[in-house]
Amino acid sequence: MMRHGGKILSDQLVKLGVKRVFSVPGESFLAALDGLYDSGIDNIVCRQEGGAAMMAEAYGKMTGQPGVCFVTRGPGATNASAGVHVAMQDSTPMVLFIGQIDNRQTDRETFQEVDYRAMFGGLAKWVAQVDHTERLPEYIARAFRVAQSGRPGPVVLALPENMLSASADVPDCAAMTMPMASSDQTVFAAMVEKLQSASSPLIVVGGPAWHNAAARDLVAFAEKTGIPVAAGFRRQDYFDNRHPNYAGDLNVGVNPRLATRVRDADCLLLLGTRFGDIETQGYSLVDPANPQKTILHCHADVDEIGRVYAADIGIAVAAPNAIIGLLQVLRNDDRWTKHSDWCAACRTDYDAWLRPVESPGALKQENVIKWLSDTLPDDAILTNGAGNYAAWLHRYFVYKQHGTQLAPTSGSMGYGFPAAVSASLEYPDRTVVCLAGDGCFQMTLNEMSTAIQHGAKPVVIVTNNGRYGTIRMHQEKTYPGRVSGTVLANPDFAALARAYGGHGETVRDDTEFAAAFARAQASGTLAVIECVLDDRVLSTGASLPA
Ligand SMILES: Cc1ncc(C[n+]2csc(CCOP(=O)(O)OP(=O)(O)O)c2C)c(N)n1
Ligand SMILES: [Mg+2]
Repeated sequence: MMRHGGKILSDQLVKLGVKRVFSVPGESFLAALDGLYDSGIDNIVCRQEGGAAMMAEAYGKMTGQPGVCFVTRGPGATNASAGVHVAMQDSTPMVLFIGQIDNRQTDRETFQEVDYRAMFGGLAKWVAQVDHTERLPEYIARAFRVAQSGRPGPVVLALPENMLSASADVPDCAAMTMPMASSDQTVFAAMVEKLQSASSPLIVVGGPAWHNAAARDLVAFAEKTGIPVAAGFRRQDYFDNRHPNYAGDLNVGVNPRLATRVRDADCLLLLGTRFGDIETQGYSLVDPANPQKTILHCHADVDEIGRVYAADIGIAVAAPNAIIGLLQVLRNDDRWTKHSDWCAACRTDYDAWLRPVESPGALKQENVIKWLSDTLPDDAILTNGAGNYAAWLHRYFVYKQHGTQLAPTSGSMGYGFPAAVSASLEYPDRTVVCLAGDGCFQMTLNEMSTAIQHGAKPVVIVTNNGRYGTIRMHQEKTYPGRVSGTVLANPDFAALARAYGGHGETVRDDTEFAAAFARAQASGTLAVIECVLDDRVLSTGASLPA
């Protein structure tokens, strides 16, 4: 049966289980839009490709299935690159389709022509251009496989306009099963021996491909061995923070006592994490040249093991499967009682860290975050981008289950809002709260109309301090009194939300917050609560909760 390229593409997406895509249209992929027309796939029509790509990335982060995004060539692709970078650093499966120029016109600097292999070279896991209509199923199936395999990441497929609109007689590729990584029990047994002989072992969990069953298995492993668990940067929802083995997270503003624990640990079990720049505080907590501790590393991509830290024992297997392997070794092993003091001490450090440090003014972020943490349902989803406001969220919010934190380890501003829209679409019955700075929110708030159009109803809490606070803080430290390039003149965020058809409130005192939040939720639509901060907060950084 002859089908045009757009139809072959959409049929293949259906076969691969795609239910939703995020897009900004372009004349370069009209045939793909035509294929989507009666495909049953939901097309979320966005306002800017950066937002669309971040929504797709958040979908991949939430579900473990590639988030799919369609953008046009040239300006569409350059806008979308913001979300591709998040997916790359966060190891998130994602497939970006770019409508490309007619491939008979290449290398003439044709209108909006870009060489995507060059442009996305270091930014994506794989980039290809499909030049033959009959090979679309093959490329798409491979793109989905590559996006999910080993260390997941973004794949970019360029689709020349003439290739998409031409017809071919070609069958769909079957939905694939991912190849299984084999894991050798003797390796897990050797890891367990190292942990048993250590006196202060610490687990650091992070990376992609996590799920609730893995979190439960990790609880079982931690309880059996008495080993404390620390979360990687912005992976705080991997282990119930209320559990006595939870020791806190390795964040930008890390608990100094947890940093000392990492230094002092004589054995680290790294589960899925790359144990990167942020977790190691710029590689200072553990010296790559001389770690002075035993390192046991489980990561799905063999090339991530030893990339910075040479592991004493490494195994190329995804963290959830590694925990199953470790638990199997432990089944008949009753030697484990000895780490309980060390574990309790780590927990005491975390409990002390949770106690609020008072910040100036009537609206105290520590009170807002504590209220959210104590009040929201366990499965509420919290999203954020980058900015000092996020420091309060990371420090005071107690994450209770996996799938409740959507945050960019890449440190991308503007991420929180599109991620919240994506989360609200995927889980319409769950509470979704976006934390944003006044700077952060303004990078992607045009997606408010996308939210209204498609029925997403997150509550956005905008922390308004009239500045790019993080940078101002660094500026005050390095060039005191010389405020340069960090001041923001802001709109009335509440009125703006109402203009978009949503609900808007302004809060200046944290005692007003609970009632405002209740009204925001009761509105049943997109809601924005603007929290106006005291001018003294963060002008020097002295009141950062660190
Ligand atoms: C896309 C992007 N641009 C710039 C930066 C650098 N940056 C990091 S935090 C920050 C300021 C954030 O301001 P805001 O959202 O208002 O939060 P605040 O720090 O004031 O709480 C900037 C500009 C970044 N991380 N991401
Ligand atoms: Mg700000």
